[in-house]
Amino acid sequence: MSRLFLGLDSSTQSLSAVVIDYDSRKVVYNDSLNFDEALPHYNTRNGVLPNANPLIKHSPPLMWAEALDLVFAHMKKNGVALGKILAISGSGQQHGSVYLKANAAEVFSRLDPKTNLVKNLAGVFSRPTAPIWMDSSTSKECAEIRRALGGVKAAAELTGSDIFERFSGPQIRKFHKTEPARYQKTASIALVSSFMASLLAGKIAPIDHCDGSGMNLMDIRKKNWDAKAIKATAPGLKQKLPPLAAPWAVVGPVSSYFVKKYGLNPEAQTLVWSGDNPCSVIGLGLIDEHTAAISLGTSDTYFGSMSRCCVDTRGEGHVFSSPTGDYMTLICFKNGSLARERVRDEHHLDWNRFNRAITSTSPGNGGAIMLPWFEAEIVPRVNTPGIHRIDLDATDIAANCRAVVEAQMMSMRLHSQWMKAAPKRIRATGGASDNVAILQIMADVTGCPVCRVEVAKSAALGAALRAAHGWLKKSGAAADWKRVIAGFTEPVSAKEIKPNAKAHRVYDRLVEKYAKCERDNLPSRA
Ligand code: XUL
Repeated sequence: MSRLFLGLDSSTQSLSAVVIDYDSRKVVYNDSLNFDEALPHYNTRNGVLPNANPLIKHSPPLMWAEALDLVFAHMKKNGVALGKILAISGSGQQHGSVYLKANAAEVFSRLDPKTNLVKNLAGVFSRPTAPIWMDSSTSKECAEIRRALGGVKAAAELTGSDIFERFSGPQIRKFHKTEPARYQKTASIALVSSFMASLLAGKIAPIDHCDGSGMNLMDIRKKNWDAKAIKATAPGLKQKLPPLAAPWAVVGPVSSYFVKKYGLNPEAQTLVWSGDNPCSVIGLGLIDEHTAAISLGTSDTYFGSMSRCCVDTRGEGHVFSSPTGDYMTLICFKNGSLARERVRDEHHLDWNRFNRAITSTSPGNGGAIMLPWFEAEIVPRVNTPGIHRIDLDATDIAANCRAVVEAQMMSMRLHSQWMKAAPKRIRATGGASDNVAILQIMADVTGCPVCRVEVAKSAALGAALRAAHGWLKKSGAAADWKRVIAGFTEPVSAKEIKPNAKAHRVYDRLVEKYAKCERDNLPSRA
């Protein structure tokens, strides 16, 4: 048997496709199309339209549709057995919103395969561009919605997150305030994920609970649109939102457009799409609350799962619904590699010497603490950058190398405590995850064994696995997540970095001092 499933990932800069053979547990196709390179006529830079206002970040939804045609054409040309694909799901950059006129449902249902998606979609958008997650132009609207909902804690309790500029609700409010005529003409608002699913299924697709959690409009516990949040956002919004659906819901068979044009099986099912972070959670194998992932990129991100919903009432971390039906969190620390590289460069080191410096010092650094806020920090919220050194000599190279990494790991430990779901193991991903010295500190601070997993294409892979899971569930077959992901999300090497018990005890004490240093130096106390 060779059951094939397709996962697509419509991200900020590219559209990727991953086909898995579920029975041989192999990725059999993997392709990516870069928007700037493949579709230069949209004039995007890294997938985003240039704007004189640096806070405004929009992208053209038509570009995403054209990319969908191109990716299917590539698959056909490359001999992918498209007729054998049983189900398709996808991942979309979270928060981005697409605005459709009343004719959209009709247009989606009659996509003409003799022409292309761009021509088919002429006249369906009530707003030609889509604000995406990088947009931060809605601070005023955030304050208005937050106030209407009763403050940070109330907003987080209700929607899973404080009100954030990039979230869809504040973006919709800004659209309604600044372009009321176009808002009036909008019959349906989609997310990037549900827009792409709508094209594939030939009808307006629901928004899944996971991506719906990134809108500040969904009750995170009841998983329905919340009347109070809708009222605080924009008039007449309820009628413009598609229904919400479970992350394994079937939208319907794939549209005849894709059957006729690319040879898909008319019985292939379109599964609801989800956000890129929820899909990555599956692609990284995080299916229970015992495993967390830490991505060490420009920024560091902590992903965790929770079986019960618990929100961060300080409004720093996000809670989303997870594709397993549980909950997941995303906590973003801006000063990740950015800070590590600044310390390395300040002392004219390469990574080898940086690591040797770390290993020449002891866990706990003799009580020396750094608050490495080279850039304004998201968690904890610090608007004015600044490096603070407590009991740390700025000229001591080795101590500074250890201090920046210890601070990052202690900050993650501290700022994920609200989840009340301490992990038992950690999967490390991202550029710096091949650095053993950093991973050892991660293991010692958290007290968890750490192993490395590949992050590349984790969202597209997660989408393909979600397609398999949804299809199995619909067919009445066993759709146990452990079995679904087996063989696809294993660590790069079986070698685990184990925590050192003595070092862990040192950090149990040091984290208290670190927390006090943070409190003493946070801007509100300064
Ligand atoms: C998450 C977020 C980003 C986008 C990127 O809240 O804004 O991770 O999903 O694609």
